Amino acid sequence: MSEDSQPQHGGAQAVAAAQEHGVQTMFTLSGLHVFPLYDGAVKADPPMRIVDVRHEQTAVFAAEATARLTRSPGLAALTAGPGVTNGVSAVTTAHFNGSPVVVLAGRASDARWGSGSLQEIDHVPLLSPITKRAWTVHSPGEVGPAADEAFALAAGRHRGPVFLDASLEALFGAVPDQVRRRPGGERPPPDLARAPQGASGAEADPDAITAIARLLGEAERPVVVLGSDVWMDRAEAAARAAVEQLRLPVVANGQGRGILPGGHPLLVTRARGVALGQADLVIVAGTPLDFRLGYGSFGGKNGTPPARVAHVVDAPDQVAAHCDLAGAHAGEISAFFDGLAAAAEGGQRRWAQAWLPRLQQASAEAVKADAGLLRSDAQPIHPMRIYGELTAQLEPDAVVIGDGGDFVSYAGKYLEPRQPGGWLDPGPYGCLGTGLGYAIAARVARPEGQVVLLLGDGAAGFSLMDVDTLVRHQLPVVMVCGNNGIWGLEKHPMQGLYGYDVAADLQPGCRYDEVVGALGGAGELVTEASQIAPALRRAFAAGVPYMVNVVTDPMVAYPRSTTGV
Ligand SMILES: Cc1ncc(C[n+]2csc(CCOP(=O)(O)OP(=O)(O)O)c2C)c(N)n1
Ligand SMILES: [Mg+2]
Repeated sequence: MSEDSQPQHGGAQAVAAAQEHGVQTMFTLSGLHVFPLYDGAVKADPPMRIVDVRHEQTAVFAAEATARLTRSPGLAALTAGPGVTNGVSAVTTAHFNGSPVVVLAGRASDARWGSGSLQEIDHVPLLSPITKRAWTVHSPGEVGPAADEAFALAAGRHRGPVFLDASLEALFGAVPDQVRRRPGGERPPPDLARAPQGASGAEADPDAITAIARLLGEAERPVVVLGSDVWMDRAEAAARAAVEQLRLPVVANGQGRGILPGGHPLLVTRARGVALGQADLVIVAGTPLDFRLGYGSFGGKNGTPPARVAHVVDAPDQVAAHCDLAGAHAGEISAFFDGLAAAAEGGQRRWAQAWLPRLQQASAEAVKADAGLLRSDAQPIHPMRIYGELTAQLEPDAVVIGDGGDFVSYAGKYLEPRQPGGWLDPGPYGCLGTGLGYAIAARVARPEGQVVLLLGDGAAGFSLMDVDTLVRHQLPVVMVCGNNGIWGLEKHPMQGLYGYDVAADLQPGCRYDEVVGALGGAGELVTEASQIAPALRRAFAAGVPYMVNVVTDPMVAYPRSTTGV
């Protein structure tokens, strides 16, 4: 009997649909309810890679990082009940990051629904507020078309997670022959009534572009903010070309970092206080006007009036509604930048005379002021010394991941990616525990090249067990633990508020490196600044998951201007 003539279950159909959307890897943790998804992956041609992890949160974080690095949908398969609820923080992170992730889940039997079968819970009400859509299919024939729709919806602007669960009957049951998807064969007709509206997002809006070009024509001190969706919407080349043509100063945020490589003359992120505080026009592209950007309130510093703000996003529902905007563009982000460059061509660019050089000078001064701490010999080690040493060993195509509090804030400030797609932070949801999931996905997506995971010692506790996954799947990454023995980003603010702190201490000098060793990787403890560089060299050469566990000074607090609250 040929493979094709065997009865096929819903799980195989879901895998076939995922493969049609470019999915190559399924991240999961085992559970009977999703066995047909595994069976479908194993028997698919080509088979789909299954990476099995130690916590469902890691599976969804890995799917999310896959989406953010490859810019095609990531897939997590979660078993019914606790498998799904364990994934909720990671789905929420994908929601806030606009990451195209599909969670396919199992679900208790329809026949027994209401009788109290194992792990019986209706997932949909839990997942609805944090997904573009969450729904259930109850028959085998529905699984393939619904999965197809889930991937299309996740990948359409504005991207985001989609949840689909299938009852035992739907996932295990035989699919009627007329609705089966066959590799390379005819696809069943799409369910047009349910097709995502405007999956590709709004087209460019010439009037909105002209209006923003006019604002630019009137500006003396403009700044462009490049955020994650510039990268996710594949607009990095258009954005770079436009700002270079117009000589616009740029502040980068999230995955917008690296679009202008570190050291680029227009990149003034290090002078963001002056740039955003004294601008008269801020064009914010591809990121919400949230706490990371002062809720969209710019200018007003040093006697300047409040700045005008233009918000450039990929879909109409992303335009900020909580602040006054002088302009907005919703649609393909590259079309916006192409249009802006054309519309502003030949303008005066008054900012290039005084404003841009001022920001460049402020950036250069900030870099100079840091030089000492990046080389600090202080004992205990100052966390900035780690970044001084790491920067010197990073290749341009490295992927650097941050999971932690203060330790990662330093990284965000002092590690300037040299390419886009090389930086992953948790984004505005600020969820600790992304680390191992993101690192697993980064190594799967980029089999060659450096993958570096920066872990606060507190953050490490959420996902360190998944070093086991790195080991079992032979995924070497370099982990650097900034081990200050405290929940630093909480301890210092609590001290500031109350004059004391509680629930903010961890074990000083805890041997997280030995945990990595016990799980089959390797690592070492570093207590002298001079030993950081050789330890990092050993880590990059190790060929196994390796942790450089650096004991840092708990008295050092990241100098932040806001806690985001
Ligand atoms: C899941 C989750 N729980 C709690 C927090 C609150 N939180 C934010 S930063 C932080 C401290 C992180 O400590 P660590 O990883 O050791 O980094 P450090 O600040 O010490 O450098 C905490 C507890 C959070 N963001 N996410
Ligand atoms: Mg800490």
